[in-house]
Amino acid sequence: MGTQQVEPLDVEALRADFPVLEREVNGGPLVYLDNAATSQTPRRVVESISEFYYEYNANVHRGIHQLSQESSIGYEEAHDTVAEFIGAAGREEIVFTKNTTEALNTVAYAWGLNELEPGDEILLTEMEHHASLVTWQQIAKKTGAECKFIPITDEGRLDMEAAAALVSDRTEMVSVVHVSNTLGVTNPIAELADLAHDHDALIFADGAQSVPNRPTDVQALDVDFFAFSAHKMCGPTGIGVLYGKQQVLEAMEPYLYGGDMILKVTFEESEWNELPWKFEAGTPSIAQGIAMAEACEYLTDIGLERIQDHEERLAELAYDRLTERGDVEVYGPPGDDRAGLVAFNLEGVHAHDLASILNDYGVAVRAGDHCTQPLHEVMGVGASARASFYLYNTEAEVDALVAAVDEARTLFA
Ligand code: 7TS
Repeated sequence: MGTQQVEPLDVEALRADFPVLEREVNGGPLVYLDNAATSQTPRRVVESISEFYYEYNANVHRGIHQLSQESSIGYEEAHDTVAEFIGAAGREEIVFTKNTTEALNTVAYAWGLNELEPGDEILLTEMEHHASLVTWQQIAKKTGAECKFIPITDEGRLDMEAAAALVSDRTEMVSVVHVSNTLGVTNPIAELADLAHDHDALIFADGAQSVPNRPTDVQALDVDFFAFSAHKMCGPTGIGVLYGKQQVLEAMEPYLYGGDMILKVTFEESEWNELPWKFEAGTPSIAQGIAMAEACEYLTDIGLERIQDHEERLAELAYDRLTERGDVEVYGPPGDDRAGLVAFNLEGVHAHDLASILNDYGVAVRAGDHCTQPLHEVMGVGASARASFYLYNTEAEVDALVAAVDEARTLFA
């Protein structure tokens, strides 16, 4: 982490791929540090969308005609590209969803509702995003299963001793965030997968904050399910991925019914289509799926190791600079051991006020609970400000963040 010997990114050249970065906000250059919420979209990905609509827009799977064949091939091959991007065995394991949230809900409804019963346990972490926490909480209520939470240490890491004590033969599902969108910590997914599998439980890792900024190998992680969203990795909104091991997806009932997900239908019965189409009912987000694959190729061409190295260096720099004066609290592990985001509070200033002042200087950060309300309760605060970095951010932008925080400090002194 941050120590790999990789060739640094040519950030200035990369910035030219993102027209929005030329924008001004409040009279100054935009400093976009809200990448954990959504990333910006490079020209090449936007162009793949216009190319679809201008040249071969048609529904998939159904048509004999030329355009439908082209769009079907584009959409199906997008699954192959994504499979390769995350180290899956093949397109059978790649279900396109709307986003990470829908991927989690798909498994919660399709698997959870059918498999869970009173006495069963779902093991989560205190740092789950609401997409996972609320979903499993509600499925637990419907099935009589119980959610348990692996606590965090004082430093903001997952307490692995507690994890080992909490997992038991009652555990049916371990659903854990890979990189926390608030603490910036990377959880040991492969180790958690071993724990889960030792107890015949399944494991679902939420990769929304990890897939965009590091090489992913779902087979090395040995997860049964994995999810992420295209809009956090240079892709469009409206498309994401549910990865599932083939044998696990084969055993799972579909969650949405309708066209395309069937092979044969009579008035009485229906037979499901093969994977992954069994889980993609109705007309899918075709252009978005194709554009997501383009985003995967864009990131691969740049090099995921280089992106990871760049992001982690910016986060470490931000951590060091923000904490210099002793009145900023940063949540999560130390600077040299975190993913590319920094959630923090400036003493005496509400996170919303801070974000608003930063916006006056064109600095875009998020303020609030980042969809981790229970975690913020554990952290002892209602809200935090969060700067999150991506491949196109510069050290000068970290300086701009720190300068704007200095202004806020002066204003509220
Ligand atoms: N899981 C994690 C870890 C996330 O950070 C997010 C989004 C989601 C799931 C949900 O992703 P979606 O695409 O389905 O919405 N996180 C954030 C964030 O930190 N600020 O805005 C969205």
